[in-house]
Amino acid sequence: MKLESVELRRIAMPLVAPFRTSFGTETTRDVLLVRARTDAGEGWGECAALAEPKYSAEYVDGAADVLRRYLVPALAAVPDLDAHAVGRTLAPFTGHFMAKAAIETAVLDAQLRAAGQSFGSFLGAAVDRVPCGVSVGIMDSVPALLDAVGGYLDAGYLRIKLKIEPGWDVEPVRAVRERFGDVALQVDANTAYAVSDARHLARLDPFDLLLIEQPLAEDDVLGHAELARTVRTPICLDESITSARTAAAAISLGACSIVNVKPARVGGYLEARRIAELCAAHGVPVWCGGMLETGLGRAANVALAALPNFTLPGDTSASNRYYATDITPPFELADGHLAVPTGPGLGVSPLPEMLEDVTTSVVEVPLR
Ligand code: OSB
Ligand code: MG
Repeated sequence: MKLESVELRRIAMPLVAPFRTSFGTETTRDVLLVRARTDAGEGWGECAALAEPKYSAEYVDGAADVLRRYLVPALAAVPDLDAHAVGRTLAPFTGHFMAKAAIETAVLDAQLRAAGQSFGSFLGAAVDRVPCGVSVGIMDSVPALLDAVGGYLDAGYLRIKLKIEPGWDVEPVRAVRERFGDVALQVDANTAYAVSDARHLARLDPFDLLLIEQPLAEDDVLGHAELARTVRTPICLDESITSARTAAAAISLGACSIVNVKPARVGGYLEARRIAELCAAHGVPVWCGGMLETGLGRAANVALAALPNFTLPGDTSASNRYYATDITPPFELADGHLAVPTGPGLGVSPLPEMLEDVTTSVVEVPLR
């Protein structure tokens, strides 16, 4: 394939409710969509970068900038482009995983649409639907949290993840356990703790959580290994895992026994699949993380979550958990599951009218 032009489109997607984490509150997702036009047809990728560089170093304006200045021009020079060539071509540019993931996904979508193959089939999906969890933000009060969790359980979600931070951890976990019994429950700290909090975090042990996600800083792999020796709850890493190499190191050091595979964070679906395979070889279960994606990003995440080692429910919630109106036909929960799309490529496309309604800017990247 040859890249003919790339469109960088920004859309504003109001969330159905504010989503609060230890690093900030999202109310409207400012999403960058990448549309790759090739001589074999077009493809879409969604960039997961948030507005501010607080979850990780990436942010949406930075992702758009690096794509326009460096990544897209490098790819435009490749005569026989496919998804595997994207990572190779972009390897000289350090970091910028979410920007790289977005363009690699767009190229893969174009390639698979042209070949008539779905993401699920290409990646190696083993099932036609995936069990879904939901990530529940920090709330103003425990009663408000119990209302929210009750609503998600009524909707059929099979696992609840609570965002935690110092001052909002043991009490909300205890309250959810007391009200909802032995529901599958886990927590995500988004790096809000220090290794000196080990004894405090061990107070979560009696609640039989599936895991605690990323309690310590992104670069504190040894700290997580030390914590794993103090706390009985399994440690799962999110932010720290940026590649198959960092996953191998974290596992070997005993820093985690479960991995959140988030394609955006590792540069795309090819690296995400490598991580899942590496984890399988080490007996480490994985699950598919999310970044409040629209239906475009969700389609690819659901395909990935259908791979064999994804044995825990992912943060692959239905469209209406995030957005009143999605830019694709909505993903709907059925019996706690989402169906893996079967059409060519992502299997979903933006609805043109809806897309226009939410678009805030469109930039064509000039290709020489
Ligand atoms: O840490 O997993 C995270 C959302 C934005 C940034 C980071 C995270 C999250 C979530 C929500 O937990 C996952 C989702 O439902 O998409
Ligand atoms: Mg996380």
